[in-house]
Amino acid sequence: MATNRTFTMIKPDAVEKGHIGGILSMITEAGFRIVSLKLTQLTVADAQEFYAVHAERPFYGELVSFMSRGPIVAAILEKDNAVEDFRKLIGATNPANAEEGTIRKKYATSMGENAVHGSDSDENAAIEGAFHFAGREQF
Ligand code: RTP
Ligand code: MG
Repeated sequence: MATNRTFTMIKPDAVEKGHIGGILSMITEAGFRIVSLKLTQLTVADAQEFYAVHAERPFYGELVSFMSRGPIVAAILEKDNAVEDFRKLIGATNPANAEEGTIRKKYATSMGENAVHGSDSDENAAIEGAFHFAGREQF
């Protein structure tokens, strides 16, 4: 995957509240092109694998149960400097610290239920995109 791509999920909290359209609008208005897009649901095993890097953290069980409790939207996004610019667009992990104009400021409710995921490196963007999308689903 090119290094101008990142991977995102609209998390179950935001899907439950009907924020798919609002969040996708913020993403495209910020200049990201949608390369791949789907509504899907993670099994517990999927969520454990996706967040395996956090397996030793105290919030891991809660995170896995939250991320598998309902549908998510998965997407691959393209833009110059995609990973860093998308992390800026989503804002801080804790919405209390998220800046005005960020997705988490507008839609997140807590540190755990924070509306969106954004890859933290080009390498992880490629791994996470491939976790969700076959090559023929990437445009
Ligand atoms: P993400 O991976 O989802 O984009 O979030 P992030 O980089 O901003 O935060 P990260 O440290 O990777 O944590 C992953 C997700 O775990 C949940 N979390 N809960 N209760 C807690 O203290 C806590 N800390 C993290 C959040 O859903 C966070 O987005
Ligand atoms: Mg992270």
